[in-house]
Amino acid sequence: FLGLTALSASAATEMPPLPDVTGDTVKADGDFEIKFSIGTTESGAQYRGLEYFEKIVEQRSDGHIQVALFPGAQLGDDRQATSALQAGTLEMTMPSTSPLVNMFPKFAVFDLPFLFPKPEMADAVLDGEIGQQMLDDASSKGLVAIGWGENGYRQLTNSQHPVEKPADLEGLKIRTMENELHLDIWRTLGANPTPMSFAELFTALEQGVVDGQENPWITIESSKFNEVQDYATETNHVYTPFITLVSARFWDRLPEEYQQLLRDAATKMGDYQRHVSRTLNDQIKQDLKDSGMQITELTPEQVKLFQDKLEPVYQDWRDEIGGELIDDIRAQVQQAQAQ
Ligand code: TF8
Repeated sequence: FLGLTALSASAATEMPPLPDVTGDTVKADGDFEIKFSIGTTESGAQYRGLEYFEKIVEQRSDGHIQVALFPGAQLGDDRQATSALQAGTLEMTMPSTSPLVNMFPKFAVFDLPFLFPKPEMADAVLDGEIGQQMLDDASSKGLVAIGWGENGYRQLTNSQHPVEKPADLEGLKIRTMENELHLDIWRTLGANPTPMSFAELFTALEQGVVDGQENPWITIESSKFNEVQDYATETNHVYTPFITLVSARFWDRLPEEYQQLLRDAATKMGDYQRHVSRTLNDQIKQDLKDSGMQITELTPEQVKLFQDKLEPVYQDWRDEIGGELIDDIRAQVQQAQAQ
């Protein structure tokens, strides 16, 4: 028993230390409590970001704002948590943008395949004018959007066989996020996709309801998908952002000084959480290999087969998303690439 415990402890991910809190104490009236729910588990990079957010907010409010963290979708999946914010029964959450496209159609731009060749290009867009405009747009419908984080580059896993080219996907049942563009991607590649909430995914994989799924390495490990998926392919096919949301009902009760504190803390959390995610990505890919997962790394020529096959998706979604927005982002990416 002791041996087993030691073994699982040594396999646990080594998180970078939480940074110190900087900035003055913020004084305002009232005491507040924030329940902050996320879909990923306690061992993920997202949760580490939330711990930093908690530390900043509690220290700088001198304890007048208390933050309680609820990882692992225990208070609901991305859509349920977002609805709870609108209802005012939950104060904060940090979903992927993809399941919220039904509320905010422009978020679908981030679901376009191979949009950001490098994470820094996603940063430039999210931290720039386009990202700010999207936060403003999402600050409606009972929500206040106060920052971006990183879910990251998505990788394919499955229980059946190695996938090296689109033809290998034939007949594979792939769980996607609840998002039409993602369904389109996997249909176009020749797979058999099914949308499903993240909270149901482990059981669906375990019971063979679906053969595969796609998520960043850190989520594959922190949700233990490698225990039920033998094969992975480093596809990097989509970069998914996280968006930090606050219930408008809660927000409107907060003094302005505390609203500003939450905005600052959300920005710092976003930067730190991206740093953690990027620092751990390669390490975790290696851990997954060591744990026995067979990981296929694609050559640039192999990646191109996926990219070429997915090019029609850009045309299919152009009108829906807005051609100008797509062109703007592609121009920014090209500019960044040239530098
Ligand atoms: C998914 C997403 C999720 C996140 C998180 C659970 O596959 O990538 O991992 O949105 O909230 O559903």
